[in-house]
Parts: sequence; structure tokens; C-alpha cells
Amino acid sequence: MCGIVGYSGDKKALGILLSGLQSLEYRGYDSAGISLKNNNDIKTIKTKGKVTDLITLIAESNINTSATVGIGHTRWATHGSPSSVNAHPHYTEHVSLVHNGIIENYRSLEKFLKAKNINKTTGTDTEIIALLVDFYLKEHKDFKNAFFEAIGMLKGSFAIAAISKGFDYMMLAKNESPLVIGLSKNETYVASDVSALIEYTHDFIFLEDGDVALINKDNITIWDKDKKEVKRNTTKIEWSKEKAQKGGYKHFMLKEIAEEDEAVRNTIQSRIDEDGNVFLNDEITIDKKFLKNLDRITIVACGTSFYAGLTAKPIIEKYTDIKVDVEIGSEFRYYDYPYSKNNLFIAISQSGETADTKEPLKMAKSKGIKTLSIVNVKESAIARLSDSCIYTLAGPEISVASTKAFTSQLAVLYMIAFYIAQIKNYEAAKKLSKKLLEIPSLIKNTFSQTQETIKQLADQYYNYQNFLYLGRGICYPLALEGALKLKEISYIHAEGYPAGEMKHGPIALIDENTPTLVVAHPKEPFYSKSLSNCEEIKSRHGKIILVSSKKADIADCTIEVPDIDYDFSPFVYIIPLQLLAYYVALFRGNDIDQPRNLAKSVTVE
Ligand code: F1P
Repeated sequence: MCGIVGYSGDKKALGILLSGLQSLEYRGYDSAGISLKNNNDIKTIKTKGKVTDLITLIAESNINTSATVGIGHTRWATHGSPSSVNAHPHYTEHVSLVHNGIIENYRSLEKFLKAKNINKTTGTDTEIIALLVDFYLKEHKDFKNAFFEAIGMLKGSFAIAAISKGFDYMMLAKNESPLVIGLSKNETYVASDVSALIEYTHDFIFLEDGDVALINKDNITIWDKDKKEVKRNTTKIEWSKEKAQKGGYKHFMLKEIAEEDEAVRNTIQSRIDEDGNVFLNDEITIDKKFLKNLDRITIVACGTSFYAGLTAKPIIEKYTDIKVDVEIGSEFRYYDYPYSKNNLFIAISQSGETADTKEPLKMAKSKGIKTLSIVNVKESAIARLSDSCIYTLAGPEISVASTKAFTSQLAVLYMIAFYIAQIKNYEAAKKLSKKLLEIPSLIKNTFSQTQETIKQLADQYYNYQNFLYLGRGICYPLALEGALKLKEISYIHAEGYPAGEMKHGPIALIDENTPTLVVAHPKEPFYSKSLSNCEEIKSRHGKIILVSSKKADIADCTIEVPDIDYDFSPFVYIIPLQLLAYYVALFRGNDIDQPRNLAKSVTVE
């Protein structure tokens, strides 16, 4: 979730790069940098911080600003903490490049280079690409061929723009990370999304996965994944800058739901290899022996992050045999919690600044408890305070109602479970983590498969004043999170309940004016019981929306999701619940990205 911008033309590149980077800062803002190419020389300036910090640094430097070719980057750190060394562009003697995405096989490429006595000096996976291109450049003496050779070795997601001394063109590559070429007379632009370029051009070529391109000011050549030269269509885009930042979506919330496959992919990709090994060693610095002997895990969080913890609890317990408590931060801080002998404390927070989560973390630390955090915002207070931190790599979440952070937090919690299971030599651990690798495409299918149905459904239901959400087992916390989403942005009263608890009270609410949303996996051990609940609702004239991979006649409507193993179903089943909240709020005309009374980061008690 970083931003790329590049330029080759007759104008001075610097201003274009900097304004493009500022438009892209909503995608990442922990460091920024540029490389400018003047004849046979490339100069790079980069820094930790925002684009304004970069502008100050450039003003203080004596860099030649007359260059008409350059690349720039604004970063949301994935590999390596935010610092000027880890900031992009990454460069060698001959090459400079910027990269979005994650190189999955960077460990084996690092070994390959090490064997040739080429060592990296930064904490990033991106530097490996620069070193590879440089290595092959020495061999081929040709930038294009060297670039092709290096790109052919990469696995993972990437959007890359690279320049080299002595060659008057820029090379681009795209796989699973967006990259667009902007067209104009005597100039060619490149960016990770159109918002960076919309003030300069409305004509774009969207590169496809596997594409490699060579561009300069008056030439664009594109090769597809089979290295066959191809023509890609030009698309006219007349969006405003604001709309472009939302990727053409009406709201950040919908964009962020649509991004969940990418967010989860980024979060797991470089941490699980093809054989199912989970690599959290660098991030969880807590002693492995201690992890092996854990007798309890205490998870503390608020809101959506709390529900992520609650959803993952049965998974962690099942695969690690460790008891898990999930506690609400605001309650935990006034509770004398009886820690066990080998207790791990986990704080979950998208923002990393939530006071009600931070305080319990401090309290746990003061009692000498080992602490781990799962955080999205780099270098935030909770990330810095905890002994170890695993970042969700969801990119900035702008909509106040949290969506992609939830599924990314789940991904980390599942990885923690499988990592501990691996340490404990649990046989199935590798098979399970391999399954996690299939999740991003299932999330993507769920979004496209359910979006239209949900839109129509929301049109029928947006005038109701009360909703009940029910689920059992792993679907119960999803019912809670679904109800929370609806409350947050539609302002409809919604209650989440364990389905079996309905008869102990909430059933009194059921009538024709209170619809019930039931989340039920057809292979859950109690599926028939969930259907019995539906019968009870029906006989009281209640309307039923079922979220399941199997249609049931009893429901007024089934939102059908792709088939998925029960244990992994939260990743898929949550998407329709988020979408339903979104479309109901849309029909009610609410301010979706900034709902009333709510804030993205609650730093007060
Ligand atoms: C926790 C949280 C969010 C919610 C809202 C208020 O934030 O409850 O889940 O959407 O924005 O804060 P965090 O600790 O995960 O940043």
C-alpha cells in the first residue's frame, strides 16, 4: 500500500513527482523519496516522514532540479521499519527503483545474491530487486534484458518503476499490484493509481498482471507475461482527484472492503512460504521456549479489533491447546486480572493509539507479562510499547468503520496460532497455513459474488429500525461484528447474539418489524440448530436474511458465499455483513466514511 509516481518528458520532473506523491499520501506516509536522472547521473533523496519532510530535504540539498526523468515513492512500511535507509527509491551504482507490494521469495533471492558476494544493506525486500537488476546489468550490459531477467525471478506482488544510468528509458513491471501509465504529448507518466496523475492527463493504460513495459517520453512498449509484445487499450478517466483517491468508489469504506483480498494477501504473503512454514521469528522476538510452554493467551482490544480477537479465539485454542481469554480494553483496565504462570498478552489495534487498549498493555508490562501487539499503523504507541509487534499490512484505513483491518487482524491471529502449533510440532500446522494462502482469492470472489444481491437487499431493508444478528460457534463473533458495522454507519439499532441464546430473551423482539440476519456455515456441527432458530423466527413473522454457502428455503433471502472450510469461514462470511451495513447506510443517505459521533482513533478514555 505504497505510492509510486514516475515521469519522462520535456518538463522538469521534480514538481510532478512531488505533487503526485502528495496525492498518494493517503496510501502510505511513513517515508518518501525521489530519484532524478540527469544524462548519465542519477541522484536520490529520501527520508523518513511525510512528503513535506522530503520537500524540505530537497530544498536544503544541491540536487540538480532540471532533470526531466525521475521516479518517486511514498511508503507504508512492510519489510523493514520506516527509516531513510529503508525508504524508496532503492539504488545501486547503476540502477534506482521504486516498488509496491511484497516479494514473497526474497529470502531465497537473498541467498542467491549472497552466494555471489552481493549483500543487502537495508531491511527491505525491495533492495533485492535493485541488486538483481544491477547484477544482470553487469552481465548483459543492457538494462531492458537485465530487468526482464530479474523480474522473471520474482514471486509475489509487485509494481515496479526502474531507471538506469546510461539508458534513456524507464522499465516497469506489474503483478498483483496496480500500475498505470499516463499518456500525454511528448511525455509519459507512471503511477500506482490515477489520483497521482489526474491533474496532468485523463488518458491511461492499465497494465495487466505479468506485464513488463519500457517507456520514455514518446514511446511505450509493453510485453505480456509470455514476453510477447502487446497493445493495451487506453482508458479515458475524467474523475476528480478526490474520486480518484477513492479508486472510483463512492466511499473509502467500499474501496476498503474491495481491498480486503489485497490486505490479507499482503499480510500473509511474505510470512508463509509455499510449504506452509510460518515465519514470525523476526517479529515475535519472545523466546520460543516460552511460546511452547504458554498456558494462557490474554487478548485485549476494543470495537472491531475486539471482535477479531473473539473470532480467532476458538482457532488458537483448537490448534495450540492454549486457553485464550479475550477482554474488552475499557473493562480490563479496572480489573485485577489473574495472570497465569506462562501468560502471553496480545493487544490488537488498527490505529495503535486506542487509550483503552494501550493502558491494559502498560499494566501487563508493569507486571512483567510478555506482550505482543497486532497493529496496522507503523510506529504507533501500542506498537512501540509492546515487546513484539506484528503489523497487519492492510495499508491506511481511512473509513472510520473498520473493515480491511478486521480481516488482516484475523490473518495475523491465525498465523500466530499456526506458528505456535508449528513450534509445538503439531502435525497439521503446515497444511493449515497453506490453506491461509487460498484466502485472498476467496475473499475476492465473495465480494464480486455478493455485492449486487446485497445492494438489492439493502434497498428492501434500509427503513427498518431494529435488526437482530445471530450466529453460533465461529459465526457468533461475526454476528457481533456485523451488528456493530450496521450500528456504526446506518444508526439502526442492531443486536448481535449467540443463536442459542435467542430463546433466553431476544426472541421477545421478533415480529414483522425486526428482521434477523443469521450467519450459518452448512458444515458447522450445529447447522440444524441454526435452522431451528430460523423456524422460531418465521413462526413469529420475522424476516430472515441468511448468510451461508447453502441456500435455505426458510430464509426470505440467502446471501450465498463461496464454499470454505468451517475454520476459515470468518474471512469470507464477514464480507457480506460489511457490505450490507454499507449499502443500508448508503440508502439512508448517511455520511458513511465519517459517521456521527465516531472517531477513527479514540485516544481518550
Ligand atoms: C478500535 C475502534 C474501531 C472502531 C472505531 C473506534 O480502534 O473501536 O474498531 O471502528 O473507529 O475504535 P483500534 O484500536 O482498532 O484502532
